[in-house]
Amino acid sequence: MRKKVILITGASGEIGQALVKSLVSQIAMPIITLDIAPLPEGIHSQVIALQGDIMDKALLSRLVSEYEVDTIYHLAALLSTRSEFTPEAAHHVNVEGTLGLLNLAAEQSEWRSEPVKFIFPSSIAAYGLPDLDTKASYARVREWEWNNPRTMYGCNKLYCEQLGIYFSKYYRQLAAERPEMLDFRCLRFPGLISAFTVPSGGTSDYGPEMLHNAAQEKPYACFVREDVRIPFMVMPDAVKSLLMLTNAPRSSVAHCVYNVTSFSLSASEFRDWVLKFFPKAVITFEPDIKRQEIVDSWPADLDDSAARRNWNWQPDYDVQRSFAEYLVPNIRNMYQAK
Ligand code: AKB
Repeated sequence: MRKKVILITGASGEIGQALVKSLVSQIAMPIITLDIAPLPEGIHSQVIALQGDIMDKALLSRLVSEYEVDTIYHLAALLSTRSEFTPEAAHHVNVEGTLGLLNLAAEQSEWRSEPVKFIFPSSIAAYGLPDLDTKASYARVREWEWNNPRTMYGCNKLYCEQLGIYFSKYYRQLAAERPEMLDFRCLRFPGLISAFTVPSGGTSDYGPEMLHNAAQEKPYACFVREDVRIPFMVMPDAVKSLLMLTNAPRSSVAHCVYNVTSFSLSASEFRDWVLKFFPKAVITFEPDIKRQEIVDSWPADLDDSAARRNWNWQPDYDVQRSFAEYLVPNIRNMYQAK
């Protein structure tokens, strides 16, 4: 018999590291991580860590020959700024990588006659508002509005959401017998902020970069205008939402794709929060027009009422608690220890 496992791709990334730490303390099922980058020392010993490419078919076949995959957290992706520099590579990793894992999950669901849960993080990048007036008038965007992304990453996420829905509802719809289909659940995240890791390759990175630079007493030039506004959430709430959605009974998951968020800040409000705790921080604004345009197309805030209604989502950290209780104490400790 194969051993039941949870598979986490992209486990060395920001969400992955936080998710692994949380999962190992909560569940007994073994966790297999798969990432092209090595897993940080601290968590390496708590999981079965595979270093490799999600596109490596032989590696995935070996994996399923040995283990019964129960749940997949497919976190591996190239983020928005990086994807603009290498759109084809982004498509390869973000779309073809996801398709490969959806195929694996579909096959496994049939083998064990039980749906594999496929948990997929999407993003505010799946939205694209055409101009600042529209952005101002659609303050809290709902899941079905403005699905017109202007980045390769946003297009990839939106399409993979649709692929996930296809695999969970219509896969092999012309076959004589309806197959056991996977259970696809997806969250659209705002900009995420971790106290322990710094993002790379994203366009919402200016928030965490401001804070982490301030804590290291390094000056920081923010690459967007002061007035630009997007939603944010801290990493413990991102992990909480992933686990809540995973564990929600199927009957309460009325949709495949849900917005989740916590607070919305303009870049100057973000700077003011940083200055409250690091009053000597030197933060200036030197907008990069092109990256700015990407952030301008993202919603100022998300409407996450469907998640709240269907599976009781609510964040633990509002902006005050995020800075005062999670971000600042942990960031201070981390850089003091270095
Ligand atoms: C990015 O900036 O690309 C990501 C995102 C908003 O999904 N942080």
